[in-house]
Amino acid sequence: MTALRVDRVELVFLTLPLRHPFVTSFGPQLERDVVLVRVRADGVDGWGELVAGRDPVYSEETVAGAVTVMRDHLLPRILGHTVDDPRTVGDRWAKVRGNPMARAAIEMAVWDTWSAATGRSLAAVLGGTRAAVPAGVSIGIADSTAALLDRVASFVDQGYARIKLKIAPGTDVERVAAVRERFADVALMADANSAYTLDDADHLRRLDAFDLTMIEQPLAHDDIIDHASLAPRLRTPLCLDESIRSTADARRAASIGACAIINCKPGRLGGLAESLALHDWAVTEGMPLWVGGMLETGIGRLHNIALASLPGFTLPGDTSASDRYWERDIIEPAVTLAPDGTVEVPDAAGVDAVVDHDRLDAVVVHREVFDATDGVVAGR
Ligand code: OSB
Ligand code: MG
Repeated sequence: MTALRVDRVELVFLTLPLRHPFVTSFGPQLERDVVLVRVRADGVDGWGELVAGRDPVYSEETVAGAVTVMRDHLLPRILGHTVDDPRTVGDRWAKVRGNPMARAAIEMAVWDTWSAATGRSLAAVLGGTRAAVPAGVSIGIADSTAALLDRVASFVDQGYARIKLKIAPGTDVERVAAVRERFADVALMADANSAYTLDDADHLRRLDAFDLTMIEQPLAHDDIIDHASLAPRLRTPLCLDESIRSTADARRAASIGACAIINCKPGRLGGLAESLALHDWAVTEGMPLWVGGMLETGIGRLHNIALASLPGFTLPGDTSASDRYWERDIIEPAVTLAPDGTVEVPDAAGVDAVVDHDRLDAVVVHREVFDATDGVVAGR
């Protein structure tokens, strides 16, 4: 039995430009403010990634707010303490409400430390069973239907196992229809990021004509009741993303028929332990599940891919290749898509083995170090 003492935590701040603007019903995103969490425990480094946005639009968390929560409320509860099971790290902040992305960033770094210290891949530590996982791709709202078709074509040519289109009122039906007409057989879905209300039910029913595998989060981010009202009015299954922040949320949503599929994001759930709990619940309930994404760098992406290797993730995730997001990722080798539409689950023990430190140094804007021995915060 391994036990690890958390000696030091470093927050690493960087801004990375996206290769292509990512437009959703929230608006356009051109770059990501990334905060990496590097936990050193008994001389081993583990990495996590904060997935909060600069703006509080996907959820109420922001990069700046999450950093404050980590610095003032989470790190003091773990620095200098011993971890004897990564599944229970989150118990240290059981009294901290909300802020799942802040919690997850640290918790996931601890899991990675555990992987490195035990010499097993993160996938193996989590109970993953697959060596490769099918990958989908999430495509932002394009300037025109022609531009969207070009973009979809390039991802279909690369072999992605599923195409997800971001949709919003105004262009939704026309765009989805055009993609379906051109790509008759591709596994296709739509993600609305809460752009609709129940009043749009008849409009959303028009999407039933395009054989979508699901519509993700059409209604309010904090709702399950209206989703339950909408579900029987559509033939297309509903998937929940924003609304599901815990396994208990999933149980409640399922019990009223608010969703038929769930998108699992460790950041939204507060970490990998809750993701595993959701996974195990979904297997028991027969609820289809997949791993979502938050435009992570390779560091967060490798966590997501490791998670996706568990058997209960029955649908392709938003676990796309590095080059779909970044000109150059901060891991080497980058995540690549195999011609069969899968990404490989790494067997390296710990993400640190693949962090591209030269690349990271070139893009880092700021670091803060928290030391367990003197509790001093050293920023530079
Ligand atoms: O709703 O799934 C979403 C990205 C940022 C915030 C929310 C979402 C997304 C994506 C992209 O759809 C997923 C990815 O490729 O990382
Ligand atoms: Mg979504």
